[in-house]
Amino acid sequence: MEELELLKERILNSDKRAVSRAISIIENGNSVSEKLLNSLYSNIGKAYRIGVTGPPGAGKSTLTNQMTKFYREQGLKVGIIAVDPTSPFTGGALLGDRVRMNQVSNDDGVFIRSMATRGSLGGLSNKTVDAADLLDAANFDIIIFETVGVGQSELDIANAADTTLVTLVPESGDSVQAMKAGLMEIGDIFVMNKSDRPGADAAVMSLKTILTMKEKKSTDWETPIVQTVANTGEGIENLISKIDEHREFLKSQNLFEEKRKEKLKTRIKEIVALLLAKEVWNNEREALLDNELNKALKGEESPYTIANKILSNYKQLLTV
Ligand SMILES: Nc1nc2c(ncn2[C@@H]2O[C@H](COP(=O)(O)OP(=O)(O)OP(=O)(O)O)[C@@H](O)[C@H]2O)c(=O)[nH]1
Ligand SMILES: [Mg+2]
Repeated sequence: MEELELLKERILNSDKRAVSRAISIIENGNSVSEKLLNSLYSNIGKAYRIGVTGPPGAGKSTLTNQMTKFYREQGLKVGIIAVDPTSPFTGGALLGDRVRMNQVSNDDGVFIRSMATRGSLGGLSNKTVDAADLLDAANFDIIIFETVGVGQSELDIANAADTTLVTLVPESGDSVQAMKAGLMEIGDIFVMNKSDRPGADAAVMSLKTILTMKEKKSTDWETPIVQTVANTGEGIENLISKIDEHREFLKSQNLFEEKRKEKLKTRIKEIVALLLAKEVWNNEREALLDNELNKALKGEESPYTIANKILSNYKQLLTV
């Protein structure tokens, strides 16, 4: 317990090594992590959270690196959480990220952490948000989540971020594909990166057309498209000012609190589901499930029937 107190103090003093240790504790997901998060919770809520998503190789890390440099010049501290939904054993991609980010990674005001989340109970959202909360408590001003948009992960990121950037590139059809994949719904700002490549203007035009089809009210946020060349830094200043505008917009419309409240609600429901699942899945009910599986396989019982049996078994325990 004392050790936990000490860790907490170090986190509140922006000690990067303490933050790193605490994130490892969170990744292990035991009761210590819950205690730590509870004790820090009154110190969070100050950091601005930015999600960066988009197709593989769109330049998300390069962009994050440039944004980080920009924020550092303003004296702001930046925490980066690279969420890897694909593999817990990624070598190449994350290594690449480190190389591209090493301009900023030796800086005391920058914290970078990769979190691989495949197979973790409850998906990635919960633990990455926990990690972001830690960074928030450690006085990081800006938190950037980077994740490749390949399914569920970008939705989780959008739920964790105040402003979500969808990064696209001019290559044919990319943007249209991405739109189909549901990225359109979550983008507060679209970034046409690699705008040094041929076809960038046309890609922006077609993206504009797609965005105008999005249903919206006159008071809604006008989703901008920002052109960047992330590896040279071109357009980054403009991108940062769009992020500022979005932040101001949320504040002026009283949406900021409302959005955070909505996200908190989703998060608490996720935690309840997680805690419940943990309670339900003891050895006895795992065995019950294994027993019943053959019946489902033969078509004798539906998955719902079996699920209800398992729940009844759990509820029985509650009433005695
Ligand atoms: N020509 C050009 N190349 C770029 C630009 N931005 C990034 N790149 C290059 O594109 C490649 C991929 O960039 P990353 O930043 O790793 O892309 P990413 O989206 O983080 O990639 P994953 O995390 O693997 O999905 C690198 O070789 C970058 O140098 C750009 O604006 N123009
Ligand atoms: Mg990357």
